[in-house]
Amino acid sequence: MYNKEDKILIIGAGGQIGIELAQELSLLYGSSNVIAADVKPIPVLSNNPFEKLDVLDKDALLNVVKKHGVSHVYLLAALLSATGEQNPMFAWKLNMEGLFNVLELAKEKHITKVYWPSSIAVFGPTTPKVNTPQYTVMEPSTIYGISKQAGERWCEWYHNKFGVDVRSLRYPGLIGWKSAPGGGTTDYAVHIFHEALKNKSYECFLSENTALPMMHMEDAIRATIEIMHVPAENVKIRGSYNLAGISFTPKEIAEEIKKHIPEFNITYKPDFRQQIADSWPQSIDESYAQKDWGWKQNYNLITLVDNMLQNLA
Ligand code: AKB
Repeated sequence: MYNKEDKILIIGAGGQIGIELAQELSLLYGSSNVIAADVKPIPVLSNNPFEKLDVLDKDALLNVVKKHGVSHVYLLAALLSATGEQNPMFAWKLNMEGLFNVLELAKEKHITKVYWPSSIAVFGPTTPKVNTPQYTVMEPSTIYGISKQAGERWCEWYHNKFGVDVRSLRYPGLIGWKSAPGGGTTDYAVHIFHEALKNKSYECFLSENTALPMMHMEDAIRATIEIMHVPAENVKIRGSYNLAGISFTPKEIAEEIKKHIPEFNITYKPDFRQQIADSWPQSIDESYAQKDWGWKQNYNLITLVDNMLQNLA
């Protein structure tokens, strides 16, 4: 299943997902076969070969692919929902042109497999909010969401037209203790743990009853590696698969943290990210992922909170 001949390139390896993904893939393929690329060095990945790379530079990307004989690319460089709204033109450019550059490499047969993450941000205010289906109304209202929705269509198009083996998951908000999130609307669910341990209090930028789907990073990394390694015929959706994760509100996660830290106090001061959160689903139906490639998550809210506090403490 893990062919040691494969060479992996992770673009955006210094981000929240990239660091953990690089560490896991290094265990499977060996560090020297997992190349970490980003616009600046990544000290925690010092065992992996590093390439300073801007994914918008197609020639530089091709040079890195040829230099290392790369077979699989995980493209993680992107601007997320909150920073995307502050810099819409650059978000569109980075999120779309980066994807085109990688899909073109696959079309031209320089690489054999592509992973590209999508997000619950593909859904919008007109999408059914509870148990959101795989196929439903999608009218995203953020630039990030629009770029992810368009990206899904492009992935499917490259697969149908040119046979590009591209695979994708719609991540919920991701919660891990090894790396920091940056620029997302779901970031509160990581910050809350750091603040609870350090200051015993947290001011949340979403309101107390804002339910959103979230997932432990371990589950997300496992899902990513699983979908990249199932036989191609099992990957029936070449846009992107729904993943459910765990749905909870800031109030519910705070209550769970209080079971470990009774003095913990949460206050609420919603900002512009509230409107983004209000446009997203509260819970997700992941039955296609379960059926097509056997996906099953491990964590629930209780085990997630326990795991985060233990590791961060
Ligand atoms: C964000 O909040 O923008 C991301 C996402 C849900 O894709 N974490």
